[in-house]
Amino acid sequence: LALETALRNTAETGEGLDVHYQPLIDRDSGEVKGAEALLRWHAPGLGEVSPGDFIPLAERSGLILPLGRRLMQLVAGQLQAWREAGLTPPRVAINLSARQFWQADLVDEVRRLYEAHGLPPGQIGFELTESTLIDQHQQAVATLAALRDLGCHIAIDDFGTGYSSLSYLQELPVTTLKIDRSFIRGLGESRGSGAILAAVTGLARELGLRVVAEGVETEAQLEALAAYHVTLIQGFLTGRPVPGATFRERYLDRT
Ligand code: G
Ligand code: G
Ligand code: MN
Ligand code: NA
Repeated sequence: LALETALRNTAETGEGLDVHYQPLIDRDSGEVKGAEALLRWHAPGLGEVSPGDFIPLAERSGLILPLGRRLMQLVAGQLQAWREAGLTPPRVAINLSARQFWQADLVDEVRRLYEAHGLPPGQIGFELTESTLIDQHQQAVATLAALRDLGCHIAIDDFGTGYSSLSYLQELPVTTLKIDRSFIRGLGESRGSGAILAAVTGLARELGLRVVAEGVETEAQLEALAAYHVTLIQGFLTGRPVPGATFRERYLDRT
């Protein structure tokens, strides 16, 4: 309960909220092709709270809505600041939970965000899970299409762990599949992971979708991914989530 009270406070004031950015790397060129924004919370008086603990609490309590709004503003402000400093930040993806995705004014809010911060089309994108998209198919398609019209990349996060039927996937205006890290971990260990990787990459090719491997931690996994022609890599091996200032030093200041 103390935690929920603290989180409510933070949702109101923004105090203790921070964003970390994890790079998405093209393994062939070494270039940064994007970043994922990840919420971090230093609860006043309580210390660092893991997202694994506070995100579920935020979901249950509904606080994910104001927190998510704050995150979007922090990310948009950061991108604007980098651009005004003459840097060229990559696309940044924001995780949206079901509650956030189904907010009636989501698209308007995103549109306003782009305008207020002078961001070019596509500068901010989103990650959603299969379970979020499985309900109310027509409405999901309409919302995704509206976000696509703003240039947003849309990734299906943790792909392979949900229940997407292939015909369903085909109708969704998404751009990217992020292969769940459980399949990456299993590479070279279990036959099943390789089979799933082959199926997902084949499917993505047919549908014209980008594939990102998430949770890549070892050179062996990176090597194994080459066999499936997966070139976009996100994981501790290629870069951990880091504060904005560190992200800038490491990935944006090199000219
Ligand atoms: O951040 P890791 O760094 O531990 O994140 C743990 C989980 O929290 C992941 O599933 C991630 O998608 C989720 N998460 C992180 N930031 C956000 C956020 O801003 N919004 C939502 N909905 N989920 C987030
Ligand atoms: O659910 P989602 O895919 O958005 O989760 C993002 C989470 O994955 C963040 O908590 C981030 O810290 C974590 N993450 C990123 N790369 C790796 C990795 O290589 N290994 C593990 N175990 N977690 C990772
Ligand atoms: Mn994600
Ligand atoms: Na994921």
